[in-house]
Amino acid sequence: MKNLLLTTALAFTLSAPAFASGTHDGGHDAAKPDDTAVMMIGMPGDRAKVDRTIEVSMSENDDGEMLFEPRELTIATGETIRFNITNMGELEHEFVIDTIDGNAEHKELMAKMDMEHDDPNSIRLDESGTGEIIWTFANEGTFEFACLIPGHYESGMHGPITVGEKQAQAEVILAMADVEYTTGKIKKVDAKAGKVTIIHGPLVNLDMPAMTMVFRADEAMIAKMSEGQNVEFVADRVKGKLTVTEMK
Ligand SMILES: [Cu+2]
Repeated sequence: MKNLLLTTALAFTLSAPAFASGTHDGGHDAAKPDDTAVMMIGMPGDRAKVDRTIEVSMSENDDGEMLFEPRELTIATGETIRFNITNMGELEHEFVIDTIDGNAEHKELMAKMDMEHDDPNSIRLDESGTGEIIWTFANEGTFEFACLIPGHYESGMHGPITVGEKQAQAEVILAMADVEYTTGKIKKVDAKAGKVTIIHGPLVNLDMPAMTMVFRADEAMIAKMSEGQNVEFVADRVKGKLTVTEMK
């Protein structure tokens, strides 16, 4: 459940304004990406600079579903990924990474004529086939991996690729982590300045030992504080300043 929440939060936090489509304008002949082409989703990556390897499997199940595993991908902006792709099913499948619009356009073309791509952002594998794509995800945004063989997308073969700042991901993960309250005693409240001095225990999330420190707090938080009060609180860096973010 937490995993699901986290993924949702990431997708929500990191979803950039939709990028314009057009990486495949003009169809295959006019704009086939070569090894140097930069697409909205990025560009072929350098084998020597791979940051991470992701195993991807493609298969079908008895219910007629066609599946990718994993079902979604979260990648840091600028990360170079090696996808090790295995077709564990009995049908041919492909793994294509592109914008959602780019895949939709491609899918339409494929519906008219089942063609085999040879683009660096895609790979097509027979039963038991394996292959790899090395890709650098240059831009933030929500993209998609899919199999565009007619009928396969509709049978479940697609999933989101969320590309975002590492920093943002770390912050979300921190925010999602169980917050640990620290006990403290309020020594001084300066409502005008928005500051509060607290004699506090260790602040685990900030890696700080027990001491007496001045924190920022917003108006609503300050209103709940009075000198001499024992509190449990959470502090974090907000715009570079140590700030009381929660209190009970
Ligand atoms: Cu497929």
